[in-house]
Amino acid sequence: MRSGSMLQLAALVYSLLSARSQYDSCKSLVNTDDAGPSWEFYACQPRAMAMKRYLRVKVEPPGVTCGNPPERFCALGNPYMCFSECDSSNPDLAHPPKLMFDQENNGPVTYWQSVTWSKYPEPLLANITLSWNKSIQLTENIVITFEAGRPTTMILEKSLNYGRTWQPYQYYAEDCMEAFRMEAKNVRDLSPVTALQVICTEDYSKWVGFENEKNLHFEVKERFAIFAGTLLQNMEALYKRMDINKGLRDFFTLTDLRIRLIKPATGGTFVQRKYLNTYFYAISNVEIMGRCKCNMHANSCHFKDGNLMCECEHNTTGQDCGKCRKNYKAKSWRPGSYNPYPMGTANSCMYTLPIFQDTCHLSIVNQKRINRKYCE
Ligand SMILES: *[C@@H]1O[C@H](CO)[C@@H](O)[C@H](O)[C@H]1NC(C)=O
Ligand SMILES: *[C@@H]1O[C@H](CO)[C@@H](O)[C@H](O)[C@H]1NC(C)=O
Ligand SMILES: *[C@@H]1O[C@H](CO)[C@@H](O)[C@H](O)[C@H]1NC(C)=O
Ligand SMILES: [Ca+2]
Repeated sequence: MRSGSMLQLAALVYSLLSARSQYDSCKSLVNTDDAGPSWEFYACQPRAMAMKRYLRVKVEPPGVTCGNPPERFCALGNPYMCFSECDSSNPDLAHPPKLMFDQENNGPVTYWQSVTWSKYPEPLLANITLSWNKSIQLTENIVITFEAGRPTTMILEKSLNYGRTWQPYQYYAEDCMEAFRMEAKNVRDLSPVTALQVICTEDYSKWVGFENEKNLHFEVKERFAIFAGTLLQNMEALYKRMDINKGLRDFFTLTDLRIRLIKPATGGTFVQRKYLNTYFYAISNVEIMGRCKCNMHANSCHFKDGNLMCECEHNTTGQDCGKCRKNYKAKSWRPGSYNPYPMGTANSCMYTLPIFQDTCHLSIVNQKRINRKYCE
């Protein structure tokens, strides 16, 4: 490695490490000379985690996963290399959806696989829907690994409301104009003004010259870099933007993600009817690094009974710390603020003074009719 790129790598690692330790404490005990120790509160967020461990997956339509009935499939570009059979009733030959989210370690690659395109020219469509039942915020690129060629056409979609409504996140095609009537773009072409544009990219769909490329990205880092600099060295600038721009915060937030597979890899040529058992989808890994969205009111998030929950501080409550605790509604709820960098402002919920009890007490003293509503 050249020393220049070594330096870049070191800077990147450094900025990632420091980025991770920002906003990590919600409060600390400070000593003041006159009043003794007291709490100080800060904006805080949980650490980023591998979100593939906490999701539920649904693959549609039913029957699109291979193996029922058992089926032989062959290598794309080499239809005489028919290496294997998919059989859902045999654990050694089955390719269920959960194999997209397991830990690969150093064992053999495990993957979900679709049926082959035997029904051509009817399209081979599959939706893979990932649900967290919790708002999460992406912190790194989504990386999807395809074992049998990256698809010719697909769409990544997201939902912010637990799957009630969906919006496109990114279009992927070998030819964006042909597939979606969209101009091909690259995240590197985006500017602060267009950073949140939904684009169609051809970067992850080409075959010729990229036969061995397996990964497809949704570029989170590159979008952060539009504000924070190419090495993400200026996270302060990104956080300042996030603070005033809800659209920017929401762009990286989701509750569900859907991979809409529309056309499998075809080896850079037209579909050959003789070799339909070489066309299928196979996904070995979906890497999604992110953190629970807790509105800057929690620095930890727990997985309990199959669901992620923020451990709310600052007298807030709810799955995302999105409201004030009972009796802490003296001010209206607000998210914590990233400003001033790097500790932020907690914007805690405040205790409601018990004025009602006083009114009740006074009523008794004055022997007036007791107002039950106040005295209960
Ligand atoms: C996939 O999801 C989209 C909506 O996001 C829907 O229109 C389409 O019918 C679904 N396709 C399949 C095969 O379930
Ligand atoms: C989703 O999360 C909410 C809040 O934690 C919980 O009440 C609900 O039961 C969860 N839904 C499912 C399907 O687990
Ligand atoms: C929340 O309320 C408790 C109990 O009144 C109080 O001790 C604590 O300081 C409050 N926290 C914040 C962040 O205001
Ligand atoms: Ca796997």
